[in-house]
Amino acid sequence: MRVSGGPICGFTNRGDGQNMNLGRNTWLGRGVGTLVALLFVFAGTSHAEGRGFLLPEAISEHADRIDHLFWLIFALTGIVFVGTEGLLLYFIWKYRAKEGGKAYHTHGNHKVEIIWTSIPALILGVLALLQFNLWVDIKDPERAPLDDPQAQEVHVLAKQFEWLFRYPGPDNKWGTEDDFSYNRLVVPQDRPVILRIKSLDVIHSLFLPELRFKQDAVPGMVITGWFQAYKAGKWEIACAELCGASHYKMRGEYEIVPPEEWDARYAEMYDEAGPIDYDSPTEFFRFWPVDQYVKALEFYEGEEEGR
Ligand SMILES: [Cu+2]
Repeated sequence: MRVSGGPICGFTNRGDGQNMNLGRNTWLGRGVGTLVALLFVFAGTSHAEGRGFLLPEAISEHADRIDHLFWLIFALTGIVFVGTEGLLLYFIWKYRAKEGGKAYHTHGNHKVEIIWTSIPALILGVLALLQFNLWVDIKDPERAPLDDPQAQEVHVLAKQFEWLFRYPGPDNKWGTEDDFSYNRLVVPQDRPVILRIKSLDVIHSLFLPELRFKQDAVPGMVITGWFQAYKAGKWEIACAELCGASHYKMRGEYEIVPPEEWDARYAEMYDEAGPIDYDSPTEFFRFWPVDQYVKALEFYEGEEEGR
């Protein structure tokens, strides 16, 4: 039997008119308030530093599409969060313990339960379809512009605790004498960039935040990833996989070069690095025996392709 104005459930009612949860609710309110305030401070500072709102700047079409999906999900979950938490707080206040209030036992309401299960299921279904299309466009190697003559391919080698980038050299062919390695990722703007990623030891993850590009580097596998940036500039590389005690040292730099400057820049990089000398390991391989060094640079022969 429902007593009008009484508590909907009697479990928090001590029966003496005192609300046991009052102290906790005040604490909860302060916690939520502080979190919201911090969020606004963070958003404000990130804006002032020239980054996007909450997210890093986006510099590729893939990044824009991922952000679009991110904000759509953020809006949907935000509306649901504010709505349900608001209702919760309202009910806590409305059905608070009152003098003479009696407990009310309920088995729930089937109609309401069907509604609040089917609407989220529908929304999740739509989101799953949207994200699947995007995922396939970005990750499926068959959609990567592998045969595009404009594409610049770079081999990415990860190890504890450095990145090495290998280029095919001025002749643009792999396995020839002018292949060179470079300790920064420098690639052209407005052209597809194809990365072939591999690790020499543990799992690392190449993370280029402004491109929303993140791909694990897995030992024994060569994984293909690609992007096309529409903006030139310099940004930071992070390793997004905790790969050991000096994981933080994997911070690197990547640069997107304007298309008209690319050829000159590429020649400059080659002059600076010089062709790979297979007889004397570079700094990068200082802890590696020479035969392993040569094997590591003879990249993709006999290794399993992954995605
Ligand atoms: Cu790492």
